[in-house]
Formats: sequence, structure tokens, C-alpha cells
Amino acid sequence: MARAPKKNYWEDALTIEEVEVAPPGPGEVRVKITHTALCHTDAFTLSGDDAEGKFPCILGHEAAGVVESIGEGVTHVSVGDHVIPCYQAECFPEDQASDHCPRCRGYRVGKTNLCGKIRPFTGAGVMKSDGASRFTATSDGTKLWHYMGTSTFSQYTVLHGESVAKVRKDAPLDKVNLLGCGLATGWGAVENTAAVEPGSSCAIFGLGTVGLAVIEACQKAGAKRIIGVDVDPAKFELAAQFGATEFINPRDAPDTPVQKTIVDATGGGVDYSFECVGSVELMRSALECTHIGWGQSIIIGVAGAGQEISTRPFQLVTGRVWKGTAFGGFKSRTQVPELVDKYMAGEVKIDEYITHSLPLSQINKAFELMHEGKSLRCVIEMH
Ligand code: NAD
Ligand code: DAO
Ligand code: ZN
Repeated sequence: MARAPKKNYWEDALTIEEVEVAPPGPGEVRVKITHTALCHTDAFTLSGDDAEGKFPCILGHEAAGVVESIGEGVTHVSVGDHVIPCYQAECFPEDQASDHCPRCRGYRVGKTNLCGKIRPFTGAGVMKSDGASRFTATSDGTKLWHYMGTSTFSQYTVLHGESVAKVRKDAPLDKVNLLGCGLATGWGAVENTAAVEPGSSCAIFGLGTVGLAVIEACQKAGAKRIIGVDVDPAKFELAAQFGATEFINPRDAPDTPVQKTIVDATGGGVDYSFECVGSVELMRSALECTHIGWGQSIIIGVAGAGQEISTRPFQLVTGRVWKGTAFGGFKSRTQVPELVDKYMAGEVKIDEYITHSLPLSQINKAFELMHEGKSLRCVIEMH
């Protein structure tokens, strides 16, 4: 449980407390979480930099589990089904047919994956059916806000049906939990948002889990040059294993903007760049290292509340494109099961991103490892 924000999020990050998890209301699903990983976004919210962060809450959004009970009207999953919670929800076909929210118009035709049906409620940390939380701290009766519509750092959680992707039962839950965020995001940024084509040159800023997933997908897309950029050279060897062809540590040339280094090294700039850190300065570098006329830069990293990006408008007037992506543009409930199939067919990596596995009792150790840059993904065994 995150009782309050912590600037030094890794110091005794969470309290482990008994929580009462109410039964699912109409349209809701109660899930026994078997495994959850930590993502940098959990740390970001805990640090207090997330404008939407509400406390006290239960964090966690990259997980897998088993349906324990369903609320009235739920038909797309049954008790015992294996599922992945999706922070980016996806409404049902009948909802879209009725134009239930202003986003349906673009959602139906594939212009966005940002379903709006339950977004106001997941943002507010409550459930849509009654505007209330399903979590109560046993010790003092405090109501706890839901987080990202998922709250997977709990042995049981209640989700909107729209946030529940049913997956095949032979898929290992201790692995496919990673499809709830980081890997789907990195792969989708390349396949859906940028649509990288064979022979391209790509620069990836930040070689954590998201950056490595971008590299994996760039290689799969047939990119010829894949340039990894990180201030931690310890990341380069692993990035090479994922498909990076060359590396830049901006600290090796502190007086030269990294975008100039990349433009010079590539004869004018890369075709695609991806910012996977959450730094507004790097977002500028990532845009400006792309080629005049056609370069595209994709923002994936989440910057702190109130921060702004800037560049000279000339950069855009001359044809560079600045884009962003949430959950890699994937529609969650329908496409996460397809990603599971790809993993089961050996087409994508997951195991290689899991550097640590710890019991729930050591979740704070996992925050420390993330802070120290020692882990990619640490999977928490919840029972
Ligand atoms: P991570 O902390 O594992 O990786 C970040 C990497 O960036 C590290 O290797 C670090 O050494 C490197 N780095 C830090 N400062 C740098 C700098 N100035 N220059 C170059 N490299 C630098 O994080 P992650 O889990 O891979 O997540 C990356 C970002 O993506 C986070 O901001 C996270 O919140 C965001 N994210 C976004 C989405 C989305 O849907 N858009 C989804 C998941 C995560
Ligand atoms: O639908 O209005 C909306 C916005 C949804 C929020 C998407 C957040 C994407 C970046 C954070 C993801 C990290 C897990
Ligand atoms: Zn995440």
C-alpha cells in the first residue's frame, strides 16, 4: 500500500498491510493476482511526480492472475479464467456501436487505442458502477484509491470488465504478466505508432525494459541501424543481445549535443527515434536527431507533472514528426491475447526481460533494485 507520496520512492517504498477487497459490482471482475512486475511508472507515481497520483492507494499495473468472481452482467470472462489486467481499457463492441463516448468515432476506425468509457473513473481511482473504491485497510478502515484501474500490488483486485483481457491457460502467468505494460508498449511503438520499415535507421534513448522492447521490435521490422543511447554503459551489452547495432553514451562527449553526434554518424539523421526515459531534454534530442523531411520521433517516456517539451518550430516545418504512444497503440482486451500467442509461438522474447523474481514480502527490495538500475523487470510472486 502507498500511504503517501515519497520523493525517495525506493526507501521503504510500500507498507504491507491487510486489506479487505469487496466483491465485484456490476460489470466488474475480482481477480486473484498471481504475479505482478514493477514498472517505472509505479515509481513515478509513488515519487509524487504524477499529476494524477492519489494517495493512499494500491499501486501496480503489470500483472496476471485468475478470475475469482464476476459481477452482474459480466459475460466475457468466467471464474477460473486466466487474465491480464489492462490499464488501458477497451470497451465492448456494443458500446462502440452506440457511440458511448466522444472517442468512439476514432476508436472504431483504428485512429486511437485510448478507449474513453471508464477513463474518468480509472483516473479518479474509483469504480464506475458506484464511484467508490473496493479496497479498505483492515487496520484503520481507510478507503484506498485504485491505481490506473488495475492496483495489482494486491493479492486480489477488482477491475472493470473493460480492463480484463482473457488469455490462454497454457501461457505461464509468471511471464506473460509483462505484457500488461512495458513490452507491449515498446513493441507497439515500433509496429503501430512508427510503423518502422525494413532498412530503416533507428535511435533508442533509454535502454531499460521499454527501450529494449523497442530494439527487439526494430530488429524484427528489419531496421538496418539500431543505435542505443544510454548514460549507463552497463546497458550496452544487453542491448546488443536484443539487436542494437551501435551505442552512444552522451557523457562520453559532454560538449556535443547527442543529436549532433547522431546526425553526423548517420548522414543527416535517423529515420525513427524513440524516447524511453521520460526526460523532456532527451525528447528534444530525440526529435532533433531525426532526418529532415521525414524523420519521426516517438515519445514513450512519461515526464513529470508540469514539464513541457520544446524545439524550434523549424524542426517540424521541415518535415520531422513528433508523436507519442500509450500502450504502444494496442487495443488491450483484444490484442493482449494475440501478444500472448506470439510469445507462445516463440516469436517474441519475455523471459529475457525478467532479471529478478521475489516474494510479495520483498516488494520494497524490488523498488530498490529498480532505482539502482540493477533490474529490468522484477516479478513479484503474490502468494
Ligand atoms: P527504466 O528506468 O528501466 O529505463 C530507463 C533507462 O533510461 C535506463 O537504462 C537509464 O539508464 C536510462 N537513462 C536515464 N537517464 C538517461 C539520459 N539522460 N540519457 C540516456 N539514458 C538515460 O524504465 P522503463 O521501465 O524502461 O520505462 C521507460 C519510460 O517509459 C518511463 O518513463 C516509463 O514511465 C515510461 N512508460 C511509458 C509507457 C507508455 O505507454 N507510454 C508505458 C510504460 C512505461
Ligand atoms: O485515455 O485519457 C487517456 C490517457 C490514458 C493514460 C495513458 C498513460 C500512458 C502513459 C503511462 C503508461 C505507463 C504505464
Ligand atoms: Zn508500466
